[in-house]
Amino acid sequence: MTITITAFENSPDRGRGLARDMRVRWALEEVGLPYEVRLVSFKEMKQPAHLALQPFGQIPTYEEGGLALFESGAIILHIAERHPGLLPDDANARARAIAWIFAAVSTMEPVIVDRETARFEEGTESWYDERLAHVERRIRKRLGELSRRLGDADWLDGTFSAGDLLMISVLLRMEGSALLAEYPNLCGYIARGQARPAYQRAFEAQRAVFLAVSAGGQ
Ligand SMILES: N[C@@H](CCC(=O)N[C@@H](CS)C(=O)NCC(=O)O)C(=O)O
Repeated sequence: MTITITAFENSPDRGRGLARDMRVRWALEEVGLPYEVRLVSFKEMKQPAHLALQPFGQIPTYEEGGLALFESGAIILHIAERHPGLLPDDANARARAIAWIFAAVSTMEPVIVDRETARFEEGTESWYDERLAHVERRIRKRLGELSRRLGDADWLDGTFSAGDLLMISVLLRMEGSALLAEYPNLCGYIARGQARPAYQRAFEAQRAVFLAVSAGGQ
């Protein structure tokens, strides 16, 4: 059955792999599933056809036969539960890997995204620097906790799992920041994720969209 995901027609991250279709592409590459991509403009994302798939007018979405899904965490869990390679066989280890999926999207991602939201939406406000200090304090707390748990392990709980895929995808939003550089083991963790062939295939596929748009002069 054909899998179709949606992605930005013209991603604001300019092909850096930060849009959330990237994590879905990565999961599909890890389990070896072919997929098609439907590119959507910002305008199309807010129109009824797309809102029927994604009630908040966002990407990514996932369609497979009669199933339509939204929320990148739910999409990756769906893929991981149905195809070998992203969740351990042992029931307890599997449950723990799923806990890391939730930790990535519900504990780590909100504080990290808050920094981007502050910069884009409040960056010119007189109180921005003070707000940023609070945001970064909350991020540092979470990065510190994650860093302590990871320690010198390669992955969060034994072998690479969908939990690592989501966590690394979330941490990548801070790639190159001084804040992330305070945690060398997290930087190494991200680099291990990026070194995976499946990550690289996914990265190149989403970057090809940006390159095509650039070549078209848009
Ligand atoms: N929690 C959602 C977040 C989706 C999301 O924020 N998507 C962004 C792109 S990475 C988007 O579509 N932004 C445009 C908008 O919100 O209008 C998920 O993980 O799928």
